[in-house]
Amino acid sequence: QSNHFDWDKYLKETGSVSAPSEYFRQSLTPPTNEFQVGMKLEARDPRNIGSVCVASVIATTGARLRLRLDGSDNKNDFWRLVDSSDIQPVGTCEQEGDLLQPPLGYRMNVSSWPMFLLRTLTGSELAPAVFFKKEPPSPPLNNFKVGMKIEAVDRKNPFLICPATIGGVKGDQIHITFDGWSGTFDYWCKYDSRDIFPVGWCCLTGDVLQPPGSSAEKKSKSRGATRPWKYGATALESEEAAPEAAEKPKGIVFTNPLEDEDIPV
Ligand code: MLY
Repeated sequence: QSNHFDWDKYLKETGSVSAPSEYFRQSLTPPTNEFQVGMKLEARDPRNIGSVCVASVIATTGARLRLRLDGSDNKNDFWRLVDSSDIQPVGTCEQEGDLLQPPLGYRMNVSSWPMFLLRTLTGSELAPAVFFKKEPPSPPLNNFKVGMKIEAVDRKNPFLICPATIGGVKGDQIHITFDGWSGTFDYWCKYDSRDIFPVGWCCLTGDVLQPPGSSAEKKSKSRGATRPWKYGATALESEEAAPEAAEKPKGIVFTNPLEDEDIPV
């Protein structure tokens, strides 16, 4: 796999134990990631959780997707697992009688939204429903103990998954601390957070696990953390039309429901 961190050695060296897989809200066999760069889907707006928007897959990494809301800027990308309940196939919203919303920070006048939506979806490749996996259930109890090792998303740099330790437990909350880093990146979360994974998760999914920080230089010297995602050419990156993909699209091509009517430019 692309992950070279030796957990066995590290656990021995640090005399620590890993948290059992059953403690996490993650499937024991990680879901396969079939998504491709450029595919569109519906996603809950992370900055406005009441609204569901159109998003594009910017990159894939392990069992995660790097997503960008259509009509938003490129500064607010976010990462979701393929079995996240925050994502669903295009059309789900409509089936449920709801409307797709412009993202928070929509770059244009809201009055342009309906036509923008139509234009953004027309001819686009929609991620097929079978790519979306069911979110695993929450374990019934918080079983985490202080000192247990896990892999956790660095919420300040959410593309990074890093070796971490349970620093505290309080009711259904756990304190996540990052090995080799000062408290700057610590956070409290619910025990069933989707941002924490059992030891070995990145190895199984092919995601990149960061090495622990070297405590000596834990004062956030930029050590050029590796960027785990795979980039692909997409029309989103440049205003120029991207070259047609050589492969046949695996997604569903959205067709304009207004049929023959022209879409004004
Ligand atoms: N650019 C940042 C990255 C810090 C990442 C810390 N995580 C892994 C806990 C820096 O080097 O300060």
